[in-house]
Amino acid sequence: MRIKQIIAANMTEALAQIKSELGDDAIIISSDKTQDGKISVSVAIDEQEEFFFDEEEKIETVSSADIFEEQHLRDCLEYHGVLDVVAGKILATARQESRELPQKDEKSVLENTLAKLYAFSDILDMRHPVKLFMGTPGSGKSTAIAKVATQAKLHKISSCIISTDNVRAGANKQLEAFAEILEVDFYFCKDKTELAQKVKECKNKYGLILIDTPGINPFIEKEVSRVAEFCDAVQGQKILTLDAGRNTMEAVEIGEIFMDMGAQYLLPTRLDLTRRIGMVLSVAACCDLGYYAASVSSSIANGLAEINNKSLAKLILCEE
Ligand SMILES: Nc1nc2c(ncn2[C@@H]2O[C@H](COP(=O)(O)OP(=O)(O)OP(=O)(O)O)[C@@H](O)[C@H]2O)c(=O)[nH]1
Ligand SMILES: [Mg+2]
Repeated sequence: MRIKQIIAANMTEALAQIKSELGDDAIIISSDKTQDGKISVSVAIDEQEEFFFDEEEKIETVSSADIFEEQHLRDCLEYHGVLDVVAGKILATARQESRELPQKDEKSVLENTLAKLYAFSDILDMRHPVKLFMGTPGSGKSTAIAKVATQAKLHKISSCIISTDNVRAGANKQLEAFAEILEVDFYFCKDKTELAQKVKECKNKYGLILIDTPGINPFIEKEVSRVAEFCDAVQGQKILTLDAGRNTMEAVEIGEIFMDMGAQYLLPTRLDLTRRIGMVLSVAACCDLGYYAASVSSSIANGLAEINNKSLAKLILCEE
């Protein structure tokens, strides 16, 4: 086994470099940001011909009962279309967990692996009262906000909705009408100064402050800077909504752009229309995003579904 370090401008480039230089069998062990903002990835390559056995050397042996039977998990990750490098990371961590855990069954190992690799947040996490939602047009931002406001209401948590969407005609009307039905205060802020001021005012008044932003094309710089300004204006959780049915590589590229704008959490939407969650697992891993929650229905009354290591393990193993 040889360890190699790859440094690239972003995760997409690092993945391409790993694939072309080291092939499909390379396993990602860890990834980190360098001081100059690049991505540094440590990769393990199995090179049996370089292995010399030293009889004097003491080798720590592992009994076969302790070895995680990984073929089924490997098959599941392939079914979901998880990027090879991410699947490699999950399998390598699962192998390690299976050695350390007292319970060796696949589900427990996977649950522990996911808890180690990913961060998870509560939908109504009150430690972060300000929640800003961003994403491409139609990715489900407003629906997600309406769902969180509904869930907050059910838990007797006061909330308000702030819209900054001055781009799409009618965007505010829809959310405003919903806020009225739910008896939740609704505000509109046209720029970052108004937003910063409004959030400051709302902090003493509401348990949750939900901010909607205009849907943007992440490949158009002008659109990106419009939402980046809103992001910079507020401190809080920045949540990226992403249609779970998107092409994985495309989604990783989009995720990286939103990550640069400050996104910290992923909210996959339209999971009800998707069977394979490879994109969801790959984007979170490559873009260093925690999971916020999932949207599994267009119905606002249904609320968002919680994502944690257990629910994610169930989805990966295709359990009902
Ligand atoms: N089936 C399904 N439909 C969803 C889900 N989330 C949102 N939708 C639908 O997707 C469409 C777009 O959702 P919106 O919440 O308006 O998306 P948006 O990101 O606010 O859109 P813009 O403001 O135009 O950028 C609506 O028809 C929603 O009902 C989901 O989880 N499942
Ligand atoms: Mg909207």
